[in-house]
Amino acid sequence: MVSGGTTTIYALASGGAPCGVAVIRVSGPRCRFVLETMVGSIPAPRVATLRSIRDRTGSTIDRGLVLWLPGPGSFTGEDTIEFQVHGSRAVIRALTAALGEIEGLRPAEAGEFTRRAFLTGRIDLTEAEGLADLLTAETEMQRRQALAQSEGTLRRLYEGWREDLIRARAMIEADLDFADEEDIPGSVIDQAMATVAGLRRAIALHLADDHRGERLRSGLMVVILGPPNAGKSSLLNALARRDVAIVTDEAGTTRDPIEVHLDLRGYPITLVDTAGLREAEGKVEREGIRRALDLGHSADLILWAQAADLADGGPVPVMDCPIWRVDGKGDLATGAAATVVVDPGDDRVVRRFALSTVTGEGLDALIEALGGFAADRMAIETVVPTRERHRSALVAGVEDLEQAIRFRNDPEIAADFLRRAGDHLGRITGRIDVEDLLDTIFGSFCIGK
Ligand SMILES: Nc1nc2c(ncn2[C@@H]2O[C@H](COP(=O)(O)OP(=O)(O)OP(=O)(O)O)[C@@H](O)[C@H]2O)c(=O)[nH]1
Ligand SMILES: [Mg+2]
Repeated sequence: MVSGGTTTIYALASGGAPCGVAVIRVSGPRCRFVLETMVGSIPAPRVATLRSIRDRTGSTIDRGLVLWLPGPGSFTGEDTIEFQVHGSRAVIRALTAALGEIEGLRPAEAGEFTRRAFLTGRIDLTEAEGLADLLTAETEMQRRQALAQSEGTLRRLYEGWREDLIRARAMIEADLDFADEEDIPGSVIDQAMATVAGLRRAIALHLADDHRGERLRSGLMVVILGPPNAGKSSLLNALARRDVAIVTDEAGTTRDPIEVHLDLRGYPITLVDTAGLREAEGKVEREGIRRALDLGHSADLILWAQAADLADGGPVPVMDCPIWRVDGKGDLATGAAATVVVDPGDDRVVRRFALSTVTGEGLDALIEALGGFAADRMAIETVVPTRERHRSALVAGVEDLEQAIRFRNDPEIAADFLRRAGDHLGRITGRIDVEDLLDTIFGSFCIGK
Protein backbone atom coordinates (compact mmCIF):
# COMPACT_ATOMS: atom_id res chain seq x y z
CA MET A 1 0.00 0.00 0.00
CA VAL A 2 1.14 3.53 -0.67
CA SER A 3 1.38 5.91 2.25
CA GLY A 4 -1.30 8.44 3.08
CA GLY A 5 0.55 11.42 1.66
CA THR A 6 2.83 13.99 3.19
CA THR A 7 0.50 16.89 3.83
CA THR A 8 -1.37 17.29 7.07
CA ILE A 9 -5.07 17.91 6.62
CA TYR A 10 -7.71 19.41 8.88
CA ALA A 11 -11.48 19.87 8.78
CA LEU A 12 -14.55 20.36 10.88
CA ALA A 13 -15.84 16.83 11.37
CA SER A 14 -19.02 17.59 13.29
CA GLY A 15 -22.16 19.24 11.97
CA GLY A 16 -22.40 22.92 11.13
CA ALA A 17 -22.33 25.72 13.72
CA PRO A 18 -23.85 26.71 16.01
CA CYS A 19 -23.84 23.44 17.90
CA GLY A 20 -22.94 22.27 21.41
CA VAL A 21 -19.56 20.81 20.62
CA ALA A 22 -17.59 21.07 17.39
CA VAL A 23 -15.05 18.41 16.49
CA ILE A 24 -12.08 19.49 14.40
CA ARG A 25 -9.89 16.76 13.09
CA VAL A 26 -6.25 16.94 12.01
CA SER A 27 -4.37 14.09 10.35
CA GLY A 28 -0.83 13.76 9.05
CA PRO A 29 2.84 14.03 9.95
CA ARG A 30 2.64 17.58 11.39
CA CYS A 31 0.28 16.62 14.23
CA ARG A 32 2.98 16.55 16.91
CA PHE A 33 4.09 20.02 15.88
CA VAL A 34 0.47 21.24 15.96
CA LEU A 35 0.10 19.95 19.53
CA GLU A 36 3.37 21.50 20.67
CA THR A 37 2.50 24.91 19.25
CA MET A 38 -1.21 25.03 19.99
CA VAL A 39 -1.60 23.19 23.30
CA GLY A 40 1.95 23.45 24.67
CA SER A 41 2.85 19.77 24.79
CA ILE A 42 1.76 16.36 23.63
CA PRO A 43 -0.98 14.90 25.82
CA ALA A 44 -1.18 11.22 26.76
CA PRO A 45 -2.36 9.18 23.76
CA ARG A 46 -6.06 8.28 23.54
CA VAL A 47 -7.01 10.17 26.69
CA ALA A 48 -9.37 13.14 26.54
CA THR A 49 -7.35 16.02 27.98
CA LEU A 50 -8.71 19.48 28.80
CA ARG A 51 -6.37 22.16 27.46
CA SER A 52 -6.24 25.78 26.38
CA ILE A 53 -5.87 25.89 22.63
CA ARG A 54 -3.81 28.85 21.44
CA ASP A 55 -3.05 30.55 18.15
CA ARG A 56 0.50 31.42 17.18
CA THR A 57 0.48 34.74 19.05
CA GLY A 58 -0.22 32.74 22.19
CA SER A 59 -3.72 34.04 22.72
CA THR A 60 -6.30 31.45 23.75
CA ILE A 61 -8.85 30.50 21.08
CA ASP A 62 -10.91 28.25 23.39
CA ARG A 63 -10.54 25.68 26.12
CA GLY A 64 -11.53 22.23 24.99
CA LEU A 65 -10.80 18.54 24.94
CA VAL A 66 -7.80 17.40 22.97
CA LEU A 67 -7.50 13.81 21.80
CA TRP A 68 -4.09 12.66 20.62
CA LEU A 69 -4.39 9.55 18.47
CA PRO A 70 -0.94 8.57 17.23
CA GLY A 71 -0.67 6.47 14.07
CA PRO A 72 -0.86 3.75 12.99
CA GLY A 73 -3.61 2.94 15.50
CA SER A 74 -5.84 5.84 14.43
CA PHE A 75 -8.73 5.86 11.95
CA THR A 76 -6.58 7.27 9.14
CA GLY A 77 -3.55 5.22 10.15
CA GLU A 78 -1.65 8.50 10.53
CA ASP A 79 -1.03 10.70 13.56
CA THR A 80 -4.36 12.35 14.33
CA ILE A 81 -5.70 15.03 16.66
CA GLU A 82 -9.30 15.70 17.52
CA PHE A 83 -10.17 19.02 19.11
CA GLN A 84 -13.54 19.20 20.83
CA VAL A 85 -14.37 22.86 21.26
CA HIS A 86 -17.42 25.08 21.70
CA GLY A 87 -19.50 24.84 18.54
CA SER A 88 -19.78 28.49 17.54
CA ARG A 89 -18.91 29.87 14.15
CA ALA A 90 -16.31 32.17 15.71
CA VAL A 91 -14.48 29.40 17.59
CA ILE A 92 -14.49 27.10 14.56
CA ARG A 93 -13.28 29.90 12.31
CA ALA A 94 -10.48 30.96 14.68
CA LEU A 95 -9.31 27.40 15.22
CA THR A 96 -9.30 26.44 11.54
CA ALA A 97 -7.58 29.75 10.68
CA ALA A 98 -4.86 29.01 13.26
CA LEU A 99 -4.38 25.53 11.79
CA GLY A 100 -4.19 27.00 8.28
CA GLU A 101 -1.34 29.26 9.36
CA ILE A 102 0.88 26.34 10.29
CA GLU A 103 3.17 25.31 7.48
CA GLY A 104 2.37 21.96 5.86
CA LEU A 105 -1.32 22.05 6.80
CA ARG A 106 -4.23 22.47 4.43
CA PRO A 107 -8.02 21.97 4.58
CA ALA A 108 -9.13 18.40 3.84
CA GLU A 109 -11.10 17.50 0.74
CA ALA A 110 -14.36 15.55 0.87
CA GLY A 111 -13.69 12.03 2.14
CA GLU A 112 -9.96 12.61 2.48
CA PHE A 113 -9.66 11.16 6.00
CA THR A 114 -11.36 7.97 4.85
CA ARG A 115 -9.28 7.93 1.68
CA ARG A 116 -6.15 7.98 3.84
CA ALA A 117 -7.58 5.16 5.95
CA PHE A 118 -7.87 3.19 2.71
CA LEU A 119 -4.41 4.16 1.45
CA THR A 120 -2.76 3.18 4.74
CA GLY A 121 -4.56 -0.17 4.58
CA ARG A 122 -6.79 0.40 7.64
CA ILE A 123 -9.93 -0.31 5.64
CA ASP A 124 -10.74 -1.71 2.20
CA LEU A 125 -12.96 -0.10 -0.43
CA THR A 126 -16.13 -1.93 0.61
CA GLU A 127 -15.64 -0.77 4.21
CA ALA A 128 -15.15 2.80 2.94
CA GLU A 129 -18.38 2.49 0.97
CA GLY A 130 -20.10 1.10 4.07
CA LEU A 131 -18.94 4.17 6.00
CA ALA A 132 -20.26 6.46 3.25
CA ASP A 133 -23.61 4.68 3.49
CA LEU A 134 -23.59 4.88 7.28
CA LEU A 135 -23.20 8.66 7.04
CA THR A 136 -26.20 8.97 4.74
CA ALA A 137 -28.41 6.19 6.16
CA GLU A 138 -31.96 7.40 6.69
CA THR A 139 -33.69 4.30 7.94
CA GLU A 140 -32.98 1.56 10.45
CA MET A 141 -32.42 -1.17 7.85
CA GLN A 142 -30.10 1.07 5.83
CA ARG A 143 -28.15 1.73 9.03
CA ARG A 144 -27.79 -1.98 9.77
CA GLN A 145 -26.63 -2.82 6.25
CA ALA A 146 -24.16 0.07 6.20
CA LEU A 147 -22.76 -0.73 9.63
CA ALA A 148 -22.22 -4.39 8.77
CA GLN A 149 -20.46 -3.45 5.53
CA SER A 150 -18.30 -0.84 7.26
CA GLU A 151 -17.23 -3.57 9.68
CA GLY A 152 -16.05 -5.82 6.89
CA THR A 153 -18.81 -8.31 6.00
CA LEU A 154 -18.24 -7.84 2.27
CA ARG A 155 -14.47 -7.55 2.59
CA ARG A 156 -14.22 -10.86 4.43
CA LEU A 157 -16.43 -12.60 1.89
CA TYR A 158 -14.66 -11.27 -1.21
CA GLU A 159 -11.16 -11.62 0.20
CA GLY A 160 -11.96 -15.18 1.24
CA TRP A 161 -13.06 -16.01 -2.28
CA ARG A 162 -10.01 -14.35 -3.76
CA GLU A 163 -7.71 -16.33 -1.49
CA ASP A 164 -9.44 -19.59 -2.49
CA LEU A 165 -8.92 -18.63 -6.13
CA ILE A 166 -5.27 -17.82 -5.62
CA ARG A 167 -4.76 -21.21 -3.94
CA ALA A 168 -6.53 -23.04 -6.77
CA ARG A 169 -4.39 -21.26 -9.33
CA ALA A 170 -1.23 -21.99 -7.41
CA MET A 171 -2.13 -25.68 -7.39
CA ILE A 172 -2.66 -25.69 -11.14
CA GLU A 173 0.55 -23.78 -11.80
CA ALA A 174 2.54 -26.07 -9.53
CA ASP A 175 1.09 -29.05 -11.34
CA LEU A 176 2.17 -27.51 -14.66
CA ASP A 177 5.72 -27.04 -13.39
CA PHE A 178 5.99 -30.63 -12.27
CA ALA A 179 4.08 -32.12 -15.17
CA ASP A 180 7.06 -34.25 -16.20
CA GLU A 181 7.20 -36.09 -12.94
CA GLU A 182 4.00 -37.91 -13.76
CA ASP A 183 2.74 -38.62 -10.25
CA ILE A 184 -1.01 -38.93 -10.49
CA PRO A 185 -1.84 -36.94 -13.62
CA GLY A 186 -4.89 -34.71 -13.35
CA SER A 187 -5.68 -35.29 -9.70
CA VAL A 188 -4.39 -31.89 -8.56
CA ILE A 189 -6.25 -30.19 -11.38
CA ASP A 190 -9.40 -32.06 -10.36
CA GLN A 191 -9.09 -30.81 -6.84
CA ALA A 192 -8.44 -27.22 -7.94
CA MET A 193 -11.34 -27.34 -10.37
CA ALA A 194 -13.67 -28.61 -7.65
CA THR A 195 -12.78 -25.47 -5.64
CA VAL A 196 -13.40 -23.33 -8.73
CA ALA A 197 -16.79 -24.91 -9.38
CA GLY A 198 -17.75 -24.39 -5.73
CA LEU A 199 -16.74 -20.73 -5.95
CA ARG A 200 -18.67 -20.26 -9.14
CA ARG A 201 -21.79 -21.61 -7.42
CA ALA A 202 -21.26 -19.44 -4.34
CA ILE A 203 -20.83 -16.25 -6.35
CA ALA A 204 -23.83 -17.02 -8.56
CA LEU A 205 -25.93 -17.56 -5.43
CA HIS A 206 -24.64 -14.32 -3.95
CA LEU A 207 -25.68 -12.53 -7.16
CA ALA A 208 -29.17 -14.04 -7.16
CA ASP A 209 -30.28 -11.65 -4.42
CA ASP A 210 -32.85 -9.82 -6.52
CA HIS A 211 -30.80 -6.59 -6.09
CA ARG A 212 -31.88 -6.32 -2.45
CA GLY A 213 -28.73 -4.67 -1.20
CA GLU A 214 -28.74 -2.02 -3.90
CA ARG A 215 -32.45 -1.45 -3.45
CA LEU A 216 -32.06 -0.96 0.28
CA ARG A 217 -29.43 1.67 -0.35
CA SER A 218 -31.54 3.64 -2.81
CA GLY A 219 -35.06 2.88 -1.57
CA LEU A 220 -38.08 1.64 -3.51
CA MET A 221 -39.89 4.03 -5.79
CA VAL A 222 -43.67 4.12 -5.43
CA VAL A 223 -45.44 6.39 -7.92
CA ILE A 224 -48.99 7.69 -7.55
CA LEU A 225 -50.68 7.87 -10.94
CA GLY A 226 -54.28 8.45 -11.97
CA PRO A 227 -56.73 10.88 -13.51
CA PRO A 228 -56.84 14.53 -12.40
CA ASN A 229 -58.64 15.32 -9.15
CA ALA A 230 -58.52 11.70 -8.03
CA GLY A 231 -56.94 12.79 -4.73
CA LYS A 232 -53.33 11.87 -5.57
CA SER A 233 -51.79 14.88 -3.87
CA SER A 234 -54.08 14.43 -0.87
CA LEU A 235 -52.87 10.82 -0.65
CA LEU A 236 -49.21 11.90 -0.77
CA ASN A 237 -49.82 14.44 2.00
CA ALA A 238 -51.67 11.86 4.10
CA LEU A 239 -48.90 9.25 3.74
CA ALA A 240 -46.17 11.83 4.39
CA ARG A 241 -48.20 13.28 7.30
CA ARG A 242 -47.20 16.72 6.02
CA ASP A 243 -48.72 19.31 3.76
CA VAL A 244 -46.24 18.84 0.93
CA ALA A 245 -48.27 19.07 -2.29
CA ILE A 246 -50.87 21.67 -3.24
CA VAL A 247 -54.42 20.32 -3.20
CA THR A 248 -57.29 22.10 -4.95
CA ASP A 249 -60.55 21.08 -6.58
CA GLU A 250 -59.18 22.26 -9.93
CA ALA A 251 -58.37 19.36 -12.24
CA GLY A 252 -54.71 19.63 -13.24
CA THR A 253 -53.32 21.15 -10.01
CA THR A 254 -50.12 19.14 -9.89
CA ARG A 255 -47.60 19.47 -12.70
CA ASP A 256 -44.09 18.79 -11.43
CA PRO A 257 -43.60 15.40 -9.75
CA ILE A 258 -43.36 15.82 -5.97
CA GLU A 259 -41.22 13.42 -3.99
CA VAL A 260 -41.28 12.51 -0.30
CA HIS A 261 -39.20 9.98 1.60
CA LEU A 262 -41.01 7.52 3.83
CA ASP A 263 -39.58 5.20 6.42
CA LEU A 264 -41.79 2.12 6.68
CA ARG A 265 -40.68 -0.55 9.17
CA GLY A 266 -37.16 0.78 8.77
CA TYR A 267 -37.18 0.45 4.97
CA PRO A 268 -36.84 3.47 2.68
CA ILE A 269 -39.54 4.34 0.16
CA THR A 270 -39.59 7.29 -2.19
CA LEU A 271 -43.21 8.22 -2.86
CA VAL A 272 -43.92 10.43 -5.87
CA ASP A 273 -47.07 12.41 -6.64
CA THR A 274 -47.61 13.23 -10.30
CA ALA A 275 -49.77 15.25 -12.68
CA GLY A 276 -53.21 13.77 -13.37
CA LEU A 277 -53.30 11.84 -16.65
CA ARG A 278 -55.62 13.23 -19.33
CA GLU A 279 -55.56 14.73 -22.82
CA ALA A 280 -54.10 18.03 -21.69
CA GLU A 281 -54.33 21.32 -23.58
CA GLY A 282 -51.54 23.35 -22.05
CA LYS A 283 -47.81 22.88 -22.62
CA VAL A 284 -46.99 22.82 -18.92
CA GLU A 285 -49.56 20.19 -18.09
CA ARG A 286 -48.53 18.05 -21.07
CA GLU A 287 -44.92 18.13 -19.86
CA GLY A 288 -46.12 17.21 -16.36
CA ILE A 289 -47.97 14.20 -17.77
CA ARG A 290 -44.95 13.13 -19.79
CA ARG A 291 -42.86 13.18 -16.63
CA ALA A 292 -45.55 11.28 -14.73
CA LEU A 293 -45.54 8.48 -17.32
CA ASP A 294 -41.74 8.43 -17.36
CA LEU A 295 -41.66 7.96 -13.61
CA GLY A 296 -44.28 5.25 -13.88
CA HIS A 297 -41.92 3.32 -16.14
CA SER A 298 -39.16 3.29 -13.55
CA ALA A 299 -41.42 2.63 -10.56
CA ASP A 300 -41.25 -0.45 -8.33
CA LEU A 301 -44.96 -0.06 -7.54
CA ILE A 302 -47.76 2.14 -8.88
CA LEU A 303 -50.61 3.36 -6.76
CA TRP A 304 -53.38 3.94 -9.27
CA ALA A 305 -55.70 6.52 -7.74
CA GLN A 306 -59.38 6.57 -8.57
CA ALA A 307 -62.05 8.65 -6.84
CA ALA A 308 -65.56 7.70 -5.88
CA ASP A 309 -66.95 11.00 -7.21
CA LEU A 310 -65.31 10.73 -10.63
CA ALA A 311 -65.82 8.52 -13.61
CA ASP A 312 -63.37 5.68 -14.06
CA GLY A 313 -60.01 7.07 -15.18
CA GLY A 314 -59.74 4.60 -18.02
CA PRO A 315 -57.21 1.82 -18.38
CA VAL A 316 -53.93 1.97 -16.50
CA PRO A 317 -51.07 2.79 -18.93
CA VAL A 318 -48.81 -0.11 -19.79
CA MET A 319 -46.05 -0.43 -17.22
CA ASP A 320 -44.32 -3.52 -15.94
CA CYS A 321 -44.40 -3.10 -12.20
CA PRO A 322 -47.27 -4.26 -10.00
CA ILE A 323 -50.21 -1.88 -9.60
CA TRP A 324 -52.32 -1.30 -6.52
CA ARG A 325 -55.59 0.40 -7.11
CA VAL A 326 -56.52 3.01 -4.51
CA ASP A 327 -60.18 4.02 -4.48
CA GLY A 328 -60.07 7.43 -2.83
CA LYS A 329 -62.67 9.77 -1.40
CA GLY A 330 -64.40 6.83 0.26
CA ASP A 331 -66.43 9.31 2.31
CA LEU A 332 -68.20 10.36 -0.91
CA ALA A 333 -68.83 6.85 -2.19
CA THR A 334 -72.41 6.07 -3.01
CA GLY A 335 -73.54 2.61 -3.99
CA ALA A 336 -73.16 3.40 -7.69
CA ALA A 337 -69.76 5.10 -7.55
CA ALA A 338 -68.34 2.38 -5.37
CA THR A 339 -69.00 -0.19 -8.05
CA VAL A 340 -66.51 1.37 -10.50
CA VAL A 341 -64.23 -1.57 -11.15
CA VAL A 342 -60.90 -1.84 -12.85
CA ASP A 343 -60.86 -3.85 -16.03
CA PRO A 344 -61.09 -7.38 -14.60
CA GLY A 345 -58.67 -8.54 -17.31
CA ASP A 346 -55.92 -6.29 -15.97
CA ASP A 347 -53.89 -8.75 -13.94
CA ARG A 348 -51.26 -6.16 -13.15
CA VAL A 349 -53.68 -4.76 -10.58
CA VAL A 350 -52.75 -7.04 -7.75
CA ARG A 351 -54.37 -5.30 -4.80
CA ARG A 352 -57.16 -2.89 -4.12
CA PHE A 353 -57.70 -0.41 -1.28
CA ALA A 354 -60.55 1.90 -0.40
CA LEU A 355 -59.82 4.97 1.69
CA SER A 356 -60.60 8.56 2.45
CA THR A 357 -57.95 11.15 3.16
CA VAL A 358 -60.64 13.30 4.78
CA THR A 359 -61.74 10.79 7.44
CA GLY A 360 -58.47 8.86 7.41
CA GLU A 361 -60.36 5.62 6.98
CA GLY A 362 -58.46 2.91 5.14
CA LEU A 363 -55.10 4.72 5.32
CA ASP A 364 -53.61 2.40 7.93
CA ALA A 365 -54.32 -0.64 5.79
CA LEU A 366 -52.48 0.94 2.86
CA ILE A 367 -49.52 1.95 5.05
CA GLU A 368 -49.38 -1.55 6.50
CA ALA A 369 -49.41 -3.08 3.02
CA LEU A 370 -46.70 -0.70 1.77
CA GLY A 371 -44.54 -1.68 4.76
CA GLY A 372 -45.06 -5.33 3.86
CA PHE A 373 -44.17 -4.68 0.23
CA ALA A 374 -40.99 -2.85 1.29
CA ALA A 375 -39.94 -5.63 3.65
CA ASP A 376 -40.67 -8.20 0.98
CA ARG A 377 -38.41 -6.46 -1.54
CA MET A 378 -35.63 -5.32 0.75
CA ALA A 379 -35.33 -7.69 3.71
CA ILE A 380 -31.82 -9.12 3.75
CA GLU A 381 -30.89 -12.37 5.41
CA THR A 382 -27.36 -12.88 4.18
CA VAL A 383 -24.52 -10.71 2.96
CA VAL A 384 -25.42 -9.16 -0.40
CA PRO A 385 -23.72 -6.87 -2.89
CA THR A 386 -24.75 -3.27 -2.31
CA ARG A 387 -23.51 -1.50 -5.42
CA GLU A 388 -23.62 -1.98 -9.15
CA ARG A 389 -19.81 -1.80 -8.99
CA HIS A 390 -19.75 -5.01 -6.93
CA ARG A 391 -22.30 -6.72 -9.11
CA SER A 392 -20.57 -6.06 -12.42
CA ALA A 393 -17.19 -7.21 -11.07
CA LEU A 394 -18.79 -10.39 -9.70
CA VAL A 395 -20.56 -11.10 -12.98
CA ALA A 396 -17.27 -10.69 -14.84
CA GLY A 397 -15.59 -12.94 -12.25
CA VAL A 398 -18.20 -15.69 -12.71
CA GLU A 399 -17.69 -15.55 -16.47
CA ASP A 400 -13.96 -16.04 -16.05
CA LEU A 401 -14.55 -18.95 -13.69
CA GLU A 402 -16.81 -20.55 -16.27
CA GLN A 403 -14.10 -20.14 -18.88
CA ALA A 404 -11.57 -21.69 -16.52
CA ILE A 405 -13.85 -24.68 -16.05
CA ARG A 406 -14.33 -24.96 -19.82
CA PHE A 407 -10.56 -25.00 -20.34
CA ARG A 408 -9.84 -27.48 -17.59
CA ASN A 409 -7.93 -29.65 -20.04
CA ASP A 410 -5.67 -26.78 -20.93
CA PRO A 411 -4.40 -25.82 -17.46
CA GLU A 412 -2.32 -22.91 -18.67
CA ILE A 413 -5.36 -21.15 -20.10
CA ALA A 414 -7.51 -22.16 -17.12
CA ALA A 415 -4.96 -20.65 -14.73
CA ASP A 416 -5.01 -17.41 -16.66
CA PHE A 417 -8.81 -17.17 -16.37
CA LEU A 418 -8.49 -17.79 -12.64
CA ARG A 419 -6.03 -14.92 -12.38
CA ARG A 420 -8.51 -12.66 -14.17
CA ALA A 421 -11.38 -13.76 -11.91
CA GLY A 422 -9.22 -13.02 -8.87
CA ASP A 423 -8.44 -9.57 -10.23
CA HIS A 424 -12.15 -8.80 -10.55
CA LEU A 425 -12.63 -9.67 -6.88
CA GLY A 426 -9.54 -7.66 -5.98
CA ARG A 427 -10.97 -4.60 -7.64
CA ILE A 428 -14.05 -4.74 -5.42
CA THR A 429 -12.00 -4.59 -2.23
CA GLY A 430 -9.40 -2.29 -3.76
CA ARG A 431 -6.48 -4.68 -3.61
CA ILE A 432 -6.01 -4.36 -7.35
CA ASP A 433 -5.51 -1.22 -9.42
CA VAL A 434 -8.42 1.00 -8.44
CA GLU A 435 -6.85 4.44 -8.86
CA ASP A 436 -9.61 5.32 -11.34
CA LEU A 437 -12.35 4.59 -8.79
CA LEU A 438 -11.04 6.54 -5.84
CA ASP A 439 -12.29 10.01 -6.77
CA THR A 440 -15.81 8.70 -7.36
CA ILE A 441 -15.94 6.75 -4.13
CA PHE A 442 -14.35 9.24 -1.77
CA GLY A 443 -15.80 12.32 -3.49
CA SER A 444 -19.25 11.25 -2.31
CA PHE A 445 -18.30 11.75 1.35
CA CYS A 446 -18.73 14.94 3.28
CA ILE A 447 -15.70 17.02 4.24
CA GLY A 448 -14.37 15.98 7.65
CA LYS A 449 -14.87 12.26 7.08
N1 LIG B 1 -64.32 14.29 0.20
C1 LIG B 1 -63.06 14.06 -0.11
N2 LIG B 1 -62.40 14.89 -0.91
C2 LIG B 1 -61.13 14.63 -1.22
C3 LIG B 1 -60.46 13.48 -0.73
N3 LIG B 1 -59.21 13.48 -1.22
C4 LIG B 1 -59.09 14.58 -1.96
N4 LIG B 1 -60.25 15.27 -2.00
C5 LIG B 1 -60.53 16.52 -2.70
O1 LIG B 1 -60.42 16.27 -4.08
C6 LIG B 1 -59.88 17.41 -4.77
C7 LIG B 1 -58.67 17.00 -5.58
O2 LIG B 1 -57.68 16.55 -4.68
P1 LIG B 1 -56.14 16.48 -5.08
O3 LIG B 1 -55.47 15.76 -4.00
O4 LIG B 1 -55.66 17.83 -5.44
O5 LIG B 1 -56.25 15.60 -6.38
P2 LIG B 1 -55.11 15.24 -7.45
O6 LIG B 1 -55.37 13.88 -7.92
O7 LIG B 1 -53.80 15.53 -6.88
O8 LIG B 1 -55.46 16.27 -8.61
P3 LIG B 1 -54.47 16.83 -9.77
O9 LIG B 1 -53.22 17.30 -9.11
O10 LIG B 1 -55.27 17.94 -10.34
O11 LIG B 1 -54.28 15.72 -10.73
C8 LIG B 1 -59.58 18.42 -3.68
O12 LIG B 1 -60.62 19.35 -3.62
C9 LIG B 1 -59.51 17.58 -2.42
O13 LIG B 1 -59.85 18.32 -1.27
C10 LIG B 1 -61.20 12.60 0.11
O14 LIG B 1 -60.72 11.57 0.58
N5 LIG B 1 -62.50 12.92 0.38
MG1 LIG C 1 -52.30 16.75 -7.47
